[in-house]
Amino acid sequence: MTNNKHILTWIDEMAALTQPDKIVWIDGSEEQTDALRAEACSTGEIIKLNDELLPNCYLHRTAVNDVARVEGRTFICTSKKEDAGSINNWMAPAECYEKLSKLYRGSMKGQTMYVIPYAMGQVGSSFAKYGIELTDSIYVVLNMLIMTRAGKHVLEAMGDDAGFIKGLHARADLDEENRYICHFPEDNTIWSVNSGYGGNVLLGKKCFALRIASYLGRKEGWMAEHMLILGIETPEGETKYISAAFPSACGKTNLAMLIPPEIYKKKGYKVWCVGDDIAWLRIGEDGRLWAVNPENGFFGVAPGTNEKSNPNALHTAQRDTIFTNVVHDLDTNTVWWEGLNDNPPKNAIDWRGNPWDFTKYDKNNKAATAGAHPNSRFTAMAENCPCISDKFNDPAGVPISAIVFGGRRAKTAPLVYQSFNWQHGTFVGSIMASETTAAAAGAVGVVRRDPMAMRPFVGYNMGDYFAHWLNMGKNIPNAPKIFHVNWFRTDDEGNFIWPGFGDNMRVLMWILARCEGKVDAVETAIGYVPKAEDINIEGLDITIDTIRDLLSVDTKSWKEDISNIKEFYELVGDRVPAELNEELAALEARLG
Ligand code: GTP
Ligand code: SPV
Ligand code: MN
Repeated sequence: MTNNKHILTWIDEMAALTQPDKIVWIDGSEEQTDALRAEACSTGEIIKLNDELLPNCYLHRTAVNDVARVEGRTFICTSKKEDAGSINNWMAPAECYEKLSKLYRGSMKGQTMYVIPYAMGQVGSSFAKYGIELTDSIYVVLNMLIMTRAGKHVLEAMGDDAGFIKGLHARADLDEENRYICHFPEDNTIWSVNSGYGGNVLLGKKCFALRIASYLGRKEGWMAEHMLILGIETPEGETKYISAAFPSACGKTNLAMLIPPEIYKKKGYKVWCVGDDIAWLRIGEDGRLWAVNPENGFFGVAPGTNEKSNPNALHTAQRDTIFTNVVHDLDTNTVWWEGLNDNPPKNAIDWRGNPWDFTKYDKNNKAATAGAHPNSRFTAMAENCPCISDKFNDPAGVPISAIVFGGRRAKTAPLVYQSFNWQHGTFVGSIMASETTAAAAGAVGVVRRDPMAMRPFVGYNMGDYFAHWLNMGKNIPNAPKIFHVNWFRTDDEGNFIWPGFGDNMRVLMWILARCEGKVDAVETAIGYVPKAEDINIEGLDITIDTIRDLLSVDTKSWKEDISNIKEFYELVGDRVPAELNEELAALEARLG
């Protein structure tokens, strides 16, 4: 399908290493995709679901030990260790290539190697980047065909160029002890072995569009961020765009597709989704920051998605979707997950592939008794989303008015606050903290610092990443304002106080009013906080005192946080920019 010598030589080398019986080029045609689906169904790799209720939908179960990203086994392999920094795992490139070559050698014997040419961004646009993923998994091929723009037309756009991202994935033995997700930013290369789970193997997503792209962005003067992008259209037909960085499983997909509360809907407000996970941002000729979503689909968390919380996601995932690690309802040949509805199927198979007895489900022991894995996912096409923005395919992207950071904090962070300026906003992002979730292997619910929601995804030294943020700010004449939100404050019984989901728009409206200079705020030690009466609670079952409570800045817990922030900055090391240490000292002084 191509005469590009760089591509052909590299594929020859990788095939000599992995020794597949056959090499198949993915052209993106409906015929080939259909044939691959049929083949994967015949081997049991995927299960075709009820075509009337869920047209063109499939179910896949990953290995029981392979259900989330593995941050402990994710490496940034720069020639100098300090360029990867202390937050990333590091291996010397030569050592890593050698170690992983042993795992790849002969691993595709008796199998097919699929060659997936794909684009992150609009094929042919000046901001698109291209990659090729080699994989032994049809599941990966089918997911990449949804998540990226993939096929023959991408090879045509690549021409004879050598500047593509080379991705090699092999499931090998799915051996946890030898699972590696390795990035070689200096070589435009990603090697992933012994996993079959999304974030570890759909190499266009976190591996390329964040880890490698963040490295390229720093070199080339743009940013790759873990952000959703949404547009709010006013009754007058003007649309303002917001991008928001929340850690994994902290509400990006939900916010990106939100349905406005009745009070806004009846006035004619609309919300449009441009992206739910990744934003590439660059400075436009007009001096504003412009964002594109480089992906073509959504890899969304299934549990908790329902007709009330996120109807748009549910509708998007009702056709042309691959479900991973959810419950299989055998009576209807459909799928189910915790939080979908109150009717768990009676005759069902759980995410592990075992018969599932819904009466044994215990909310307090989800890990052992849940039918769907807490990190089970749907892979669905952006074009099937009822609220997809008409700018989704626009290569120019959308101009960003506000950047919003946010995490899961039971206490410290208020519902919303605004930073004083870009430098302070960068500081606010750098001290983000959130409780860990099921999206990555390891303990859940532990507070950790997760700067800009990028801790697992910065492809270089975190201190240099902070410096890049500061530099970008200096170069954007008309920079977005920077905010921080927290939907997850809890009461003494551990219940969420703020209703969240669609009602988060009430907070976004305050944010946009601030951007337009239409509303006052209260200056506090941490930043500008709304006056309680400026958060619209019409139609909500909540009092202004509750809002006051949600907006309160708890000086004691902020002071306790300071030492943890200092420890984190020390861990990041001596490349933390002086400006951020000054901001930290200033915050400490303001807290008194
Ligand atoms: P990744 O795809 O892993 O990056 O996650 P994400 O950031 O897209 O998170 P998602 O929107 O899938 O939400 C994850 C979980 O948070 C789900 O269980 C949601 O139900 C829950 N959630 C999302 N938004 C809110 C909210 O506003 N309030 C509350 N209480 N929970 C929320
Ligand atoms: C995340 O964990 O942030 C995800 C899922 O969006 S994954 O693609 O696995 O990284
Ligand atoms: Mn998501």
